[in-house]
Amino acid sequence: MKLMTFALVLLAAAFASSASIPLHEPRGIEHASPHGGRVKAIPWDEAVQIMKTPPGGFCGKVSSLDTNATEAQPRPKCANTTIRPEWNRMADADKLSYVRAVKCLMDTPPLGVWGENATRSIWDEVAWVHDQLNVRIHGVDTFLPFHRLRRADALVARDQLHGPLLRLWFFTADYFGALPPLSKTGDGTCITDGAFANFTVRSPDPNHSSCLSRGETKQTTDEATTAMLDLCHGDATTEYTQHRRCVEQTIHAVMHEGIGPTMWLLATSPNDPVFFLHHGFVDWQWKRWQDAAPGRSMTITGCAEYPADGSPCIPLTRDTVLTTMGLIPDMTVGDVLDTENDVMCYTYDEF
Ligand SMILES: [Cu+2]
Repeated sequence: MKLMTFALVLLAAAFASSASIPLHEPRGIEHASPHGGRVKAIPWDEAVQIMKTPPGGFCGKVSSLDTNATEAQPRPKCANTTIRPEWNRMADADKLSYVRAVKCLMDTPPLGVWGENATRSIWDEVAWVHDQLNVRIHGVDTFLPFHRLRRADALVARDQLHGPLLRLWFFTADYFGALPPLSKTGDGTCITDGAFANFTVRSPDPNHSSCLSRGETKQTTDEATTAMLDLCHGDATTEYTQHRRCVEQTIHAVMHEGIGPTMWLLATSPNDPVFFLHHGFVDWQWKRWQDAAPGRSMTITGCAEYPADGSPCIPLTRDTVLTTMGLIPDMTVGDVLDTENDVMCYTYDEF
């Protein structure tokens, strides 16, 4: 049975690489509308197929761009690299100071990027900006560099504090509140405990605010395994796009999907504070992949955008601009590629 599945996967991979190039990311992250869409993870077999399919099979002209991508000079190394810790290993005092910093964002008047009086705090603006950029930062290769910007963390401490991460699916109820199971009717539960108890979600529409809601589908969160992690890590010949697609559409997606309502609404998911711990984990996977072979933290390949008229994708390069619509200054992909450069200045405690 296993052998047969393997043969089928091989067959599918061979077909995918010879088939005509699809114009959009095949599936996985749904984009029902620019702001809508519930996250849907892909099954294991599809992730295997991604890791076996050369990038040219789903994103045209990528391989010919590889050489362009290396032209820009790498940034100088950071003199004092800080370490992003795993949440569950942090001291209580450090956890408390992180949570206080997040709460501070929730209480800080908006910068105004969402227009006059539209919102109450910078926190709401962070979720709003993510919502506005939804189709430009998901289902494309910009996904990893954009989420490395650590928008909230950067705002918390003027780039001095690198937020923690949650490795794998170890959801943490301390400070972040409960993760109750999804109800029989498929609804989440308003979170009434922890540091963010009764937090009101205002993005994307402050006139229709809702509660911070969670409801776990254990079957889904259980799909995040070290085996999946290792599959997406690939080997020395893995292309960036394969790694990105695998991570985004499996481990990244199952956590969004499995944690419930606030998190499964992809576009506005930064409303749930646990989003940033989860994306620390996603970023850790990219950094682990980058460190596994020389040159990976200096080059980038793939697609930044798929034009609606069906013309070839707009390539992602070191010069591609990463905008947060004014939350923090725009950066380029080249600025964030190497986490240990003079702009980013961080690494992780363990790989
Ligand atoms: Cu996102």
